[in-house]
Amino acid sequence: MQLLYAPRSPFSRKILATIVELDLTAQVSLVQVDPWTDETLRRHNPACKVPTLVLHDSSALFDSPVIARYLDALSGHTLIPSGPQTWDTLRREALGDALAEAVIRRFVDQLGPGDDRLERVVARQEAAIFAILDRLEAAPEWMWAPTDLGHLAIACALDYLDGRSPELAWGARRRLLATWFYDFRGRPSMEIAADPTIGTFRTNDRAIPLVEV
Ligand SMILES: N[C@@H](CCC(=O)N[C@@H](CS)C(=O)NCC(=O)O)C(=O)O
Repeated sequence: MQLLYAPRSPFSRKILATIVELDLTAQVSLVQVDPWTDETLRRHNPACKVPTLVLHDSSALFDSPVIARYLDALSGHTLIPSGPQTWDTLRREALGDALAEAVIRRFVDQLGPGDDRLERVVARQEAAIFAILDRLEAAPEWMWAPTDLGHLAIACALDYLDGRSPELAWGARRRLLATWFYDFRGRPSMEIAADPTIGTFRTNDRAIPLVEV
């Protein structure tokens, strides 16, 4: 399989960390793409977004929640537990993804001309960012639960928030979440997701399509 990814993308990082946690690095080779300029990506994913996973038969999977579910099913459902716990895990994955999405939109919208409408959009993204952070801080039991896909999504989103919007100083009033995050990001899966060259991934700079045998 080939994972088309971008190094800074929080959704790509979530999938990279998932692959490492599931011990699937030998089965996935990495292809770095710039979704904004590389039209080869669109042949596999019409929305032209990363991450996109190209399977052995050249079909592709996207978005990141779908890819994560596929990989988890391949390895016996260890990151998305079965039973009632499933929904808590997927809810936290959705919160992490929504946080990343809001940070991206806030950043992109701030690049535009400062009219009223844009200011309202930026304020709306900030409301989402703070509400998600507060929710995660207020009911912290998940922080001590066994690692699942929700933890990876939240940590990748926080990492992105930290790097992209340091002026928000998100950790100052959310000590539990900040303590959890600064510890969690030391996990090998998070470190390799931030820099896949230190892991055991194969890289493939010649692009797709590729049918692996
Ligand atoms: N919901 C998607 C979001 C993916 C996404 O927005 N990826 C960004 C990079 S972080 C991208 O490819 N953007 C290019 C574009 O929007 O055209 C997922 O979870 O995979």
